Amino acid sequence: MLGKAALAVLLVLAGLAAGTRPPPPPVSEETLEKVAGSLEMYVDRLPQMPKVRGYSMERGRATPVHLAVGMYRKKWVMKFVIEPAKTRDHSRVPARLLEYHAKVAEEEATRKRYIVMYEYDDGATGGPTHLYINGKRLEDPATETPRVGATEVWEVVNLTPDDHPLHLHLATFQAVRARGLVGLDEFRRCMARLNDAARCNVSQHAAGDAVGVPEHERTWKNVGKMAPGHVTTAVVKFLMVDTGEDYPFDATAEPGYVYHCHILDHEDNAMIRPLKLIR
Ligand SMILES: [Cu+2]
Repeated sequence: MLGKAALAVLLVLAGLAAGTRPPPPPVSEETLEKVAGSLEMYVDRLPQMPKVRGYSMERGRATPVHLAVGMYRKKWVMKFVIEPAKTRDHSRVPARLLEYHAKVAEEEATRKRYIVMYEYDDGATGGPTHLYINGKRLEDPATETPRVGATEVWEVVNLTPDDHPLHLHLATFQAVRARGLVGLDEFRRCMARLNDAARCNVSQHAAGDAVGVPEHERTWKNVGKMAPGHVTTAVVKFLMVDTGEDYPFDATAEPGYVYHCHILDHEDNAMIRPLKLIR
């Protein structure tokens, strides 16, 4: 996830004395789980980022590792060494932080959409070739066209073998539940043929055990982890959730927005779709 704007990894600020070797940062497995959607990282721009250090999480201990271009796996943590400021910082932490209305009501939703995550494999090697949302490319016309101010329910159906941290631009959402898909192979075959969750009886397949949404996910967010083989129900708001009011700008203006997997090489291969708001 390094190299583009989405650099939401754990930030460890360190005022390090020159020449001393830093001890491993005190980062626990529990802390890492709390930034779960951001934990999988892809390092692709190291020559431009000499101050980034990598740590591997083994049994709750962060051990320094050599970062290599193209490195990609779970449970890495990156440390940014922040050097003394060269300019004065006049920013202040506000006395009061924004109050979030964490309460979510599914019945406010005026529309339900199925957001289906597919992975495609090379027939010869079996290796993954690309990932599409709803079987469509980024270049295909927007199919998610919510009204400004709307509340919708998005049923995110993950047919791939991996977790995907789904990220919505502009909108804010809250996962309310996740259910395992039963008869997954049969459902996958039907979806590969029809690409239509309703016609493939998704509600009958989404009958597995309900998985509790972790506490840190039960608030308004713009990234949420979607488990493989599960249907995650998310309430999505296309308004300012802190005030309940409309956006203070024209959210219908071109070129519009996108939603995508927050893992950079998934997004680039092409787990990303346009999001176009209308009045
Ligand atoms: Cu992904």
